[in-house]
Amino acid sequence: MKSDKKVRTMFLVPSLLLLLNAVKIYSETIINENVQKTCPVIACSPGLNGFPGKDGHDGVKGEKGEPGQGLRGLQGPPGKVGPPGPPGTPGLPGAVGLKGDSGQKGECDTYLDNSEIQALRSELDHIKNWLFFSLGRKVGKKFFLSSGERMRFHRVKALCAQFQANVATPRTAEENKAIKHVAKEAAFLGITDEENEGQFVDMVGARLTYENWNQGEPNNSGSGENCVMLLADGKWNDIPCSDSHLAVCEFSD
Ligand SMILES: [Ca+2]
Ligand SMILES: [Ca+2]
Repeated sequence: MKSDKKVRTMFLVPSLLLLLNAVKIYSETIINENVQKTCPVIACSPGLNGFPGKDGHDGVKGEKGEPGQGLRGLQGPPGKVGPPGPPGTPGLPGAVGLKGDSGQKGECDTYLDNSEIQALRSELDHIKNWLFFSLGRKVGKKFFLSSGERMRFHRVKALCAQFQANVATPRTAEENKAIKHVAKEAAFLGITDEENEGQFVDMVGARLTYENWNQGEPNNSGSGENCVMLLADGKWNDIPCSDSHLAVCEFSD
């Protein structure tokens, strides 16, 4: 009995092993079909499975996908202006600029053209002629005018200088006559010998080129006579400068 049992066991064990192996293969095949359908179906056979194949190459990179479907929010208002920053360091001085253009003409030139200026000069000449016709005398380019006042010689000089004029000094008989006409009485002339006694000169120190002394003059009478007056008849007499006589000035055109 023991030998029969031993014989059945010898045949039964390999059969069970084959059966278990077949069940295992079948189970793995079913699982593979469910997980990866691209895998080929492994026939259910009693053979052993081979080793898994190598990993395949990476596929081509896909295109960029479409943006998401969610709505984008609106842009908010700008924020408040921040506080001012600290002042920066001063910049370097710039280069010296080029010389500017010439300025415009003066205001008078802007409003008066040459014809208008000429008209004004002509009008001024008319006024001068009227003035000397009634009050003075004109000889050449010299005008003789009197203030009608009597004063000492040094005041006469100051008065004439105030009007950019000189004390009347006759250079010719015609000028001497004109001064006599303006004065109509004794008047100082612009002649002295204060610097050198007996040597009479004009107001700039020049020797005289015309003289019209009265007879016996100049005589430097009394304590001294260093100024000259024009007498009513047009003759000259040396007199003290401290006397008071009419002031007559001469103006240049
Ligand atoms: Ca004298
Ligand atoms: Ca005298």
